[in-house]
Amino acid sequence: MTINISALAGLYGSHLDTIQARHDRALEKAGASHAVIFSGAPNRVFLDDYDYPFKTNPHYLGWLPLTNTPYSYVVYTPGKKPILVYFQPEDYWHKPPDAPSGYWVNFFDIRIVNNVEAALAHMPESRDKTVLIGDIDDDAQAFGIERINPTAAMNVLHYARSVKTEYEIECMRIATRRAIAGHKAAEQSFRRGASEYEIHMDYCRACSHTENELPYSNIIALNENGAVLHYQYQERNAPSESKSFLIDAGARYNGYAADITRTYANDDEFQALIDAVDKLQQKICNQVKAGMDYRALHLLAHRKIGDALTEAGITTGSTDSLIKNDVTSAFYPHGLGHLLGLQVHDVGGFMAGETGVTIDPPPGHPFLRLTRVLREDQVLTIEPGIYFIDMLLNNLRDAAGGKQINWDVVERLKPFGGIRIEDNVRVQANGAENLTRNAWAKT
Ligand SMILES: [Mn+2]
Repeated sequence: MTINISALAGLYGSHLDTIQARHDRALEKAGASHAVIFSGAPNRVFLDDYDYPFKTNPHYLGWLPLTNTPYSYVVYTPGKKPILVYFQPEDYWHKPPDAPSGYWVNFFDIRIVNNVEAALAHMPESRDKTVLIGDIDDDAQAFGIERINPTAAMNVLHYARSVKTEYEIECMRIATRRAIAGHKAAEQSFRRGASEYEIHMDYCRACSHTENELPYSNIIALNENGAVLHYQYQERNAPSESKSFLIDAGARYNGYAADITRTYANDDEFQALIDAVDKLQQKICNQVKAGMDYRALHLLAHRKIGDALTEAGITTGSTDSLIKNDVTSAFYPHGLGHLLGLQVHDVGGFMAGETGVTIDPPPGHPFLRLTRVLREDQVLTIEPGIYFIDMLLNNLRDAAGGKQINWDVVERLKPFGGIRIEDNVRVQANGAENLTRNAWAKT
């Protein structure tokens, strides 16, 4: 996969301007003069001498495309060139980070330190006017700064972060292409009857990721495992018959995530249901535009799922009654989607503004993770689904909704597990850019 670095380099300066402006505002709201952003520290395994995989603070990744520089700090004072305290230890047990290089270096006053204590000399002098942003688990990482992740500043940053810069969207396009290469390899593995484990390995190889580099744990589910929403295992043996395949898997670039789900089948009836979900998913994607309330899109998804269930002969009765009797909630028991960016479930999905006021999900829809009115250049997922989950369907057996379910059809389709179709879309003034479908057509 070729990546146009000069295009990214051309977008980075204006991205950094946006990041700095957001921090200017956050500092103003917090009544502070300096921001220090900590990249993070690895966590050690209990009673042992090695670390869990290192995950970088997303706030640090917003400044820098550095996914593997623990113990480093951005030190920012409005109006001044930001300082990067770059931790490059002398270590013969591990390979230290390389010397700083890339399109970002000229934007920073880089100070290389070889030990953790040496960062002290580069911290702002007035600690009481400084806020520290990061996951601090040791006082030695804070250098006497007491205001750690103050709410007033964090709310400003988290509210703003849903809107992506051109640079960020380009990073997400690259992550998307990477993920799609994995998805296409995974489909081929499914078609040749591979096990979940083999499909997972083929996915990682095709997108050039180690497991730790994935933005979240792959969901690789054959047959009835597709009904487990966050299915977490990878069976080593292939089933005697691979009837269906649900894959929810992403990729990253410079820390930015893609989050894509597809479902495949070797059966005409189930394939028709997949096609129906695919069609309604695209219709919902086509409703996305600035000013749209995401809660309304989620409720629209319930209507369309209800229509599709009846169309497929799984349910009977009006769509209104299917919704009222919790039938659509039993077949589709999760939210329509979420914000996407440096985190797979990016922060700020419930925020009504930068003061921290939140918007609740609609009554009866507690799992919806995004309740905001959409704004231009937000990136979010649209991921409706239909599943055959015994636990939820059995709750309806003796209720009004149970009489609307054709249980023999449910029994027939249960071995196929479930369906989810997920794309990543960028909100525009009068529509949306579907990052996933655009790239899929070209990969
Ligand atoms: Mn998702």
